[in-house]
Amino acid sequence: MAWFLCACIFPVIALTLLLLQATFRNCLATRGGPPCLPALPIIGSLLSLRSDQPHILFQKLQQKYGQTYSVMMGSHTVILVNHHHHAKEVLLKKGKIFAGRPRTVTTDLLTRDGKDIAFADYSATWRFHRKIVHGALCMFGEGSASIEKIICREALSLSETLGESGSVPLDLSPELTRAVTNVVCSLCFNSSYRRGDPEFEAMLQYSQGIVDTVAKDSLVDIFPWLQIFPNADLSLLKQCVAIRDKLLQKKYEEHKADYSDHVQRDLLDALLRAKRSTENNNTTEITTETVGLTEDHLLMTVGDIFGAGVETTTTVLKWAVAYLIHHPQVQKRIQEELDRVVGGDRSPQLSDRGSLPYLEATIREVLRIRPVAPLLIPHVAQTDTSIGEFTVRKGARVIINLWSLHHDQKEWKNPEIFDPGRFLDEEGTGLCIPSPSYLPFGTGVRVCLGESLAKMEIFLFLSWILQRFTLSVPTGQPLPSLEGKFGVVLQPVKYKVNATPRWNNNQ
Ligand code: STR
Repeated sequence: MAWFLCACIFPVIALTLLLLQATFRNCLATRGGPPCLPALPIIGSLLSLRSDQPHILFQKLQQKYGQTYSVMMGSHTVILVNHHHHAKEVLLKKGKIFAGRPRTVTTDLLTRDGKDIAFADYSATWRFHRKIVHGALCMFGEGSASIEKIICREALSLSETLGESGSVPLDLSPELTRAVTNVVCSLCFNSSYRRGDPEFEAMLQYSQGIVDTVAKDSLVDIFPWLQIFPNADLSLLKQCVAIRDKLLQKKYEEHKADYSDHVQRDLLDALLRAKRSTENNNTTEITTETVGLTEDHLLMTVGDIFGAGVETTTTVLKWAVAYLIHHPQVQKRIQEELDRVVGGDRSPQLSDRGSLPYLEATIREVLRIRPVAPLLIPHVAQTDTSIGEFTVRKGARVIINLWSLHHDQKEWKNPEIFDPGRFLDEEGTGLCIPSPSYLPFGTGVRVCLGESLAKMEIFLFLSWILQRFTLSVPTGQPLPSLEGKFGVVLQPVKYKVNATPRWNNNQ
């Protein structure tokens, strides 16, 4: 009997101890690590973390645990950074050390196991890959007349649609998305969509499906074994990724069919050219495999740029319009500035940017108060290291809470108040960045690749719209909610707008 008991109980105790040790290992063994939220075996700190606004919860937890603290997500140690000093240490000073990315079930599905740029782990391949895309984007970037022409073409089409709406309340979202999509489409594929195009409608749907399901620390990302159970989010993601892949493959085949070394029409041509040139110089060390230019890499990269280009810029524009409706006095001041600098005889152009500081300040304030990615994308420590006085072990995940940085009471006066004026100097005529606690595009090794494209688009779309229309909330409708729906991007919820033409003869 005693033998039997020993044989049964001993393994159970041993297993429990092992589990306990595995769960607490990171928290306790990181002597000198940041303060840790209470954690249970297996699930870690999850019970204290369920929230549909995690960026706000993580901001509040600072009061109890300090600006940098850690939580256990299942068996993963996740360090939360809420202050700009530590954020810059992670992103800039130790940028390379913290340049890793976690692998998760959802991002692996989206990116064919990390063959993209945004979610791929740090490696020589990733570095090479990013460099090529950076170069290709620069070619179409600032200073290039062609991109300005493309954005203005879409701004005109957007203005025409708004003009046709008369005084009917309009959900701007599909039109803004089409305008932004067409810019990215021209850039990536040298093509664009007309209103009602079925391919565009399909794209709208799959993209929203991906935003709703990917990389939001869902349970299946924390406990990959949950994949064996039916999971609605995961099925939706698989469905959406399949539709996206078909679309990308089609574009890829078309480009391959009429590729020429002499003309470079778009980003996909640039990537194809890089792929061909590595294929031609194939040596034992440098192959398309090792430099990361396989067909999968190309497709996933274009998918990244396309998805990022559409979802982020559209979201910023929707937030901007929502805030302008809440603050008609800000809108009026932008319009006065536009009237003074541009007038009504021509449309705004990129070269006006320097002369429209109040519009520029408003864009900065929108990016501050509602950052597109309030938790950026998680980073991973590639070696044992530290953040400030805290020890950090290799493999720890680090989340930069940009929301905390942008709403830090010590850095921003009344951070919850929308006040573009905070980005103007004392005379109110020059721009400034009043606090170092401002990183709307991240910084360092993983800084946003599309920053300059996004800024050009936001500036041109907003200036074109506000030169021609006054935006207001339709009578009887509530003001747009400013709360936002958290996901891989923080999106405003749907709202309707009235676009009233400012003059009758400018269409
Ligand atoms: C949006 C939906 C889609 O179809 C493809 C992608 C892949 C790239 C993602 C993008 C997403 C959302 C915004 C991201 C972007 C990479 C960089 C960007 C996460 C999921 C940000 O960091 C805001």
